[in-house]
Amino acid sequence: MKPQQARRLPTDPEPGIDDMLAAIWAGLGKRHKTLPTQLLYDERGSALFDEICELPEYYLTRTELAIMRESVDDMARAIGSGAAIIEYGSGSAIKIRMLLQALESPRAYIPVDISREHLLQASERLAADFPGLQVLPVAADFTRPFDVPVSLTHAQRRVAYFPGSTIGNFERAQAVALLRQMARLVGVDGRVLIGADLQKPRAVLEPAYDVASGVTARFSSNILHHINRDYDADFAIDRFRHRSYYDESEGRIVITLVSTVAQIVTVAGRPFAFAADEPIRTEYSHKYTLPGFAAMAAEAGLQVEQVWTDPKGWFSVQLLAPI
Ligand code: AVJ
Repeated sequence: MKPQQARRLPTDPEPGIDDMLAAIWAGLGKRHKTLPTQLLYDERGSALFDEICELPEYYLTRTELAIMRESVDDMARAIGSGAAIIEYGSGSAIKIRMLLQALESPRAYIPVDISREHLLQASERLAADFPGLQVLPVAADFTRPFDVPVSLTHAQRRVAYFPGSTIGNFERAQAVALLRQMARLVGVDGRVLIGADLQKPRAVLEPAYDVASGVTARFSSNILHHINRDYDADFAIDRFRHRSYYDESEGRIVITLVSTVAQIVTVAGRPFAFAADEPIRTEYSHKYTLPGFAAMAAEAGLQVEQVWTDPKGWFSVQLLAPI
């Protein structure tokens, strides 16, 4: 049941295994079954996601990087000197490097990530490459309140950096709650720099979530491997298949694992019955309009200060400030 704990960080929270198991049980007990999306990102899941980012169909990473290349100096100017950057998820080695390089005397970099080995390795590499920078990793689930290191209090400006359109994983109410938590963490003088994927034709969206090479399917079903390993479950992985589609009226990609047969799966002693063709939703990936995103940010007490997009208007990086 326990993930291996190589090194402990001073900011490590309680493991929280029981909360997660309760969430898994709750999700599988619903009429429309779901699983907690965070469980996609164990070590293997993070590695598979990195593979997805390399593929031509997955336009998000490539497009966000192009926006960064074009506008990172602008972003750095808008943030100003001496900032402390709190990154939500530490998967984006290239983007954070571009940002740190462009910033004037960044004071600290605080990556917050649930996948601890990934986090520690990335932090060590970054600390080696930016000798003057304080790198203070926090192993935590950023959807729950977490503490930032005390040494942060003297930084001039806190900036929450949330690239990749990971915000799109959250349903609207949760996304608002997360943005509000970021607003609180960065304070009145703080900023939020966030990547948000934009609405576009289905013909572009759907292939991005069903990459022909099958890597998305492997990424998707990895959640079952993870639950088998860490939560004492007996999912037969080959009796579920990956299916994703764009729900245009909700503006989101829906990613599911569909049970190919009627079957019973046991998770830590509790049985769950599946009908043939019954789906488990594992992930949403919301696609925004610029006004829609601004309205959501406003609900969280944030206003859009600047927006950078690519020439096709496929993706956006937005600087938000407390209202
Ligand atoms: C990491 C949430 C940005 O929604 O595009 C990619 C995750 N899932 N392929 C996305 C994902 C399947 C990705 N985010």
